[in-house]
Amino acid sequence: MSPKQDGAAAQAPAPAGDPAARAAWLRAELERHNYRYYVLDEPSIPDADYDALYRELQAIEAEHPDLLTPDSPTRRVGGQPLSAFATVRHTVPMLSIRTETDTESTGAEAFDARVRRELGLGEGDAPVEYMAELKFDGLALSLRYEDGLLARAATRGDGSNGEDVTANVRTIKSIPMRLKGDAPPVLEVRGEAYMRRDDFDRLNARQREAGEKIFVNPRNTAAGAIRQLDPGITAQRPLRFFAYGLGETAGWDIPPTHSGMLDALEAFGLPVNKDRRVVRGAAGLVAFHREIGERREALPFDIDGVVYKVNRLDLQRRLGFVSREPRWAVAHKYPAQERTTTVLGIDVQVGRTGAITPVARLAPVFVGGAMVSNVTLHNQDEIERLGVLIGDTVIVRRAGDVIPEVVAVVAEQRPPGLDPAAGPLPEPYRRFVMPDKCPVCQSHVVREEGEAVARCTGGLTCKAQRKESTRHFAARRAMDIEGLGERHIDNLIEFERIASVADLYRLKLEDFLDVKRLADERDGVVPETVAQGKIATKWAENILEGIAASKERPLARFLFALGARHVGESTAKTLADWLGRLAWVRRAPLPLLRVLPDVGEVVAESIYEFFKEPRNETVIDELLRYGVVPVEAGRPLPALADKLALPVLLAALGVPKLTALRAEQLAQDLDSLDQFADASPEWLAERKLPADALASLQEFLERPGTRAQLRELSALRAELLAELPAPGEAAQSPLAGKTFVLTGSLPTLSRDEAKDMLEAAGAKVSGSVSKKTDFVVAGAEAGSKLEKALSLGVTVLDEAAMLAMLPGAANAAEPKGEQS
Ligand code: D41
Repeated sequence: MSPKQDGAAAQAPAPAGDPAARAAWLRAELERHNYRYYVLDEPSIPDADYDALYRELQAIEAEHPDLLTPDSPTRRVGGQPLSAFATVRHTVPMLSIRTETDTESTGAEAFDARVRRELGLGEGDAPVEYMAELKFDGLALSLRYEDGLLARAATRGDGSNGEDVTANVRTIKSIPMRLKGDAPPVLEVRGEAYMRRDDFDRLNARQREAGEKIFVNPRNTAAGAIRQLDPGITAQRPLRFFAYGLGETAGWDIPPTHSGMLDALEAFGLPVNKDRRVVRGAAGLVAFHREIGERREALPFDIDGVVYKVNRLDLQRRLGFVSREPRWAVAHKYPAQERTTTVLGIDVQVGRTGAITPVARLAPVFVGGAMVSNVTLHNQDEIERLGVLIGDTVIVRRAGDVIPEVVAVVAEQRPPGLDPAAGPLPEPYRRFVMPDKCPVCQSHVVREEGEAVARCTGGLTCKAQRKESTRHFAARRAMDIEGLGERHIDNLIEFERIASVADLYRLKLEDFLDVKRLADERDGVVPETVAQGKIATKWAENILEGIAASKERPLARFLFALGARHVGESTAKTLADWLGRLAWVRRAPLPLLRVLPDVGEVVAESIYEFFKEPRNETVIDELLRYGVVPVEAGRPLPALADKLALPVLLAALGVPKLTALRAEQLAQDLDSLDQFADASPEWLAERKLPADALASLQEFLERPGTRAQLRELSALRAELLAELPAPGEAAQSPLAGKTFVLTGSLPTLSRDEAKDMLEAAGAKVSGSVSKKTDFVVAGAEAGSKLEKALSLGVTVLDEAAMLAMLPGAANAAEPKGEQS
């Protein structure tokens, strides 16, 4: 038996006198222990002994560099940090897998029915044989072995092109550097890099001890570790791997079934998960789904669901695939995970706009792949709807990346006779009472008529509101100030270095250094550098650079960053696009705001009030004075002409009884708004309008300030009309005004990138699918939105089709001479 044939059996130790033989023996021995530990999960040697062997091999290789081999275990660590990953083309594309969103057994039955139908099987035909596996929750990788040696490892990327992460993948001990047995000349293995929960917890314990950042969940940590440019960092993350598929192969007779193929990979020394089973028909799938569902919590790692694959390769070939998803495989998920825990307390948080949000402090529970110890209860109404008391046992749910929520109170856990609504409560139960003073600034808390939220009235005098509004201002999708994290913002406000966001642009290096020193003193921390009598400044210089770099952001982002209530990214974009200049947005009277698309009365009033508020005016003036220059189109959107039509504006004045039809009638006798502003009661009386409308108009015009406001509106209208691009002057993007919805993960673009590109082309990106949606761009694992789009007959695009629609997609440069 050759050492290659059986990695699990120890060989007799080589004599210490022969370095070559000794190194070879140490390599085999170390990899044998790796295999036992990481693949078989059967440790065979104490850590200290392993370390001793490892150091001995390192010493030999250092002394005899010629003895270093590409598959040496010492090659697993380190490697030079990269500046970027090289691109790897997958000669056999890495497909994606369709997700069954029906988490019940009917989901498995539907898959089996589809397979049978597509294979033309009737009721009398035998059940289809499937391979049922776990769906690991990590990052998909492709490992390429050439003549048995790990030659390259790549991420999935968009399925056709991935990133070369070989140096990182070498650090994963469960991945063999050399295959056992008779390895074919080329063997590409597809699988998932993941992190076990116990390894994740240990990693976080180490991080906590070292004062480093705490990771959120094993999945993101694993994915992040693979994407590290410095393999030295990847080496410190306890990653593992499971194989589940094949890529390119050469010189290998691929076994005729998926199960046979996985067995073969296992025999090559690759880690293949044991919880896989060949089952027959829908009943077999359902049983597997149920059984794994029951054991899910007990597994040492997170799973996303289970995967069913038609076992026979010839049947797989007959089924083929649609748009990169094999018809012979499906991922079957589990319902969102739920857990019970106790409510230790209910705190309140003060948000950017002063909203006071009750947040339940929970006894920490691990649910849906992450530790949850806080969960928002939104507002008083929600607390009442749930009927939750401090001290209650509650059910908490978290589905994947979704924000955790309290589903319900477990009333049976309360002592008998407890009345949550009235009377004294036994220990430790307490009712939540919304504070009448802001916990941060002591200002009054008010809850307005018809509003669900209570608000602190402190405005920018409230430190909590200032912190939140500054965080919002600096956020990635707003001014995107790199390096200015929450901690810095909080300290700058705590130590009074900034009163408003405008002050950010006046900060000096000393401000940051002072604040850092004060914060360290407050926290009782003595940084290493200070202990050595040095002062670190690089970090502060970086933040200052980030602040300086944020001075020129598109107007839409600037408007979003200002943080007016009800002005989200989409509304900010509407304002920027339709009006084209900050000055015009600031001056826009209510009627003009009301006519903009998707701006309703509440939003219009919020925008108007925001820009009228002297404190906000000061902040904006200061921002401009300190060098912030929003990048603006400088012109309104051509379509604004229709919105500025007299009848449209008259109808938007908010005059009771002045319906669109009556506004139309009135407009026929007017040349301008000024004429209307100057209208005498006599002139009005001559209009052919019903008495109630006339009376209402009279009353409106006689209200103090109305006529002046109308003249202002008229002046702005004239200015905007004069600046409108002449028809045909600027060729409109074909996407202007079209509504898109993005769903699933796109192969190359992030959601944000795709959104930015579409919006740059004038399209609107919405979060939900309706009849008004023009296009849905669907990526992998698209779920209910895709289904809705299909059921409504909305056009569905993939990423490539979307990119092709963008201006300049086909020919990179626009034809010249368009400007003339
Ligand atoms: O465990 C998984 N995450 C898993 C992913 C699995 N067990 N099997 C998979 N099978 C495939 C096909 C059917 C295409 C061979 C997959 C994936 N694909 C996959 N994961 C991410 C992209 C594709």
